[in-house]
Amino acid sequence: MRTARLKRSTKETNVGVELNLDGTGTSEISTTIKFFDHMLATFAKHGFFDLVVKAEGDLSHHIIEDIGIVLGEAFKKALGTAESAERAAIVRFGSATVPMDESIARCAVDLGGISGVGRCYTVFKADFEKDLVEDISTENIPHFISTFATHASFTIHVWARGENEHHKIEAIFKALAIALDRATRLEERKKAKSR
Ligand SMILES: [Mn+2]
Repeated sequence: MRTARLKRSTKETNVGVELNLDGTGTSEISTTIKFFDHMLATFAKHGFFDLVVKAEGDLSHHIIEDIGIVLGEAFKKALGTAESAERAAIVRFGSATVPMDESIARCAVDLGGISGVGRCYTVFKADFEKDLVEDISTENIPHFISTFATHASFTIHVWARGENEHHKIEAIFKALAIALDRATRLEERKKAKSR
């Protein structure tokens, strides 16, 4: 079972994450930030991940950052250790381009080699005209993605443009989900090699 269940508590936040990489896209999300709930539910749906995220805390920046940490660790754990045959057999690379009305987002990921460590890097190319979208600061979006990439040990490239910030960010989360879904799949030919 490629799953993980993690909890993290600090003076600032309490975050719990349950992840199944081989799910159906169901989610139960409660972060106290409505727009972020919407993004994580979208992420689960389009990545076919089963995802539970329960988070609370003092400031939205801390909550989003700490979800990035725990979700990243959950991906790392669910993928398995370097010794695991399943970790060695993942597709590893994935990308997706997703439009949403006038907006478009691209995402490409590298989940790393067999060791599963060492290639964490984030490139985020998207400008936001507005500081706020719904109940979230737009600066938290690149921060979330780079925190997630660091703790999962992934390389993530994001590029997006558009007029509507809600659409742009939603397209980013969909593209990230689809790229990660593709990259986390098991490659039968790699599996055969490790037998
Ligand atoms: Mn929406």
